Amino acid sequence: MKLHSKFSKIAGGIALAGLSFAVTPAMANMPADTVVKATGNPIFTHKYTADPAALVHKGKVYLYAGHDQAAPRHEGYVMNEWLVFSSEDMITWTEHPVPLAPKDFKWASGDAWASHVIERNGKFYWYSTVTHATKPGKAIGVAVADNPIGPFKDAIGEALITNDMTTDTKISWDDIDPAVILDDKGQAYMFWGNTILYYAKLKENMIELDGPIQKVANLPHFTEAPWVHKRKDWYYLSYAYQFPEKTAYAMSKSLDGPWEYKGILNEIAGNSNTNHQAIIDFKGKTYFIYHNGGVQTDGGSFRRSVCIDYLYYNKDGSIKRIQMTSEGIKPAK
Ligand code: FUB
Repeated sequence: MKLHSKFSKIAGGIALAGLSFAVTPAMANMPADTVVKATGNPIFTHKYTADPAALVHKGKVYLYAGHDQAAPRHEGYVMNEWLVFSSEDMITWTEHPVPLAPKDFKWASGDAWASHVIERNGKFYWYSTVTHATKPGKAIGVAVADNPIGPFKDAIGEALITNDMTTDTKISWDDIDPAVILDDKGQAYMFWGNTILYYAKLKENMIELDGPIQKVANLPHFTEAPWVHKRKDWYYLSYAYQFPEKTAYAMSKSLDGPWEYKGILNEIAGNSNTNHQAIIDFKGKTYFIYHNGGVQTDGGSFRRSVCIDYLYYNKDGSIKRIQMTSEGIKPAK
C-alpha cells in the first residue's frame, strides 16, 4: 500500500486514527486509496459507478466499473475513466487510483463504456469499449498490467476490434461490452456485441484473435452486456435483454454453443434503462453484481450505481431469479 493509503477518505472527510477532518482541495486531488464501506445497495454513493466487471484474485474481489460523470439532468453518457475497487469481504472496499482511461488508448477518442478484466499467466488483461478516433463507431481495446489494480497500458497500440470488422448491422455501437473467459483447456474466448452477439477465440497472448468472428444464434432479445461463467459442467451466458433492459441467460455445455435460452434472470433495475451484470463466486457464495439508478437524488440511466445481491442455483443447474434488495449482502467470510 502507498504511504497515503493510511488516510481513509469517507464522504468528504478523512478519518485518520479515529479522528476526522475536512478534505482540502489539494487533498481531494491526491491519488489516495479511498476506503468506502457499503451499507446496502447501491454499494457506493460517493461517485456514480456503472457496468461492473469483477475478478477474484488471491482472496480479494476486484471490482471494475465505468465512472458515470454526467451532470445532474444531463441525458447522455459522460464516461472519461474506469475505476477499480478491491475488497476482502465485499462490504469494505478500497478504491484505488484511476487505473485506466480512454486517453490511454492513443487511437481512441473517449467513452469508457463497459469492460472486463481477466488474469492469465500472471498478467491482467483489460478489454475495454471506447470510441475509435478515426474509424467510425465503437471499438474494443486491450490494456495490460502486472497486477489487478494497474496502472494498465495499451497492450497493442491499436484496437483489437473495430466496427468495420463486423458488418451484420449498420449500427456503429455493435462492437461493445467485451466479456472474456478461459475454457478448461486454456482456450480464451471473447464475447461482445449490441443487438448481435459476437464471439471469437483469442490467442494465448490474449491480444490477437485466433480465428473468425462468429455469432451466437437464437438468443431472444439480445441487447448487450454478455457475461459468461462456468459452474460444474455448465457454461452460463447472461446478457441484457430488451430495452429498458432486464437480464436473461442461456446455458450450454460448450462455449461454441448451442446455447439453450433459460429465461429472465433479473428484472429492470430501478431507475436505469440499462442493467449490466457480472457474476462471481467468492468465499463459498455466488454474487450477482449489477447497476441501477438508485442513488438519490440525481441517480438515473446516466448516473448509475453498482449493487450486489446473492445468486442461487436450482438443483438442475438453472438459476433462480435474482431478488434485488436495498439491504444488499452480508460480509463474505
Ligand atoms: O455504459 C455504457 C453502456 O451502457 C455499456 O457499454 C452498456 O453495457 C450499457 O450499460
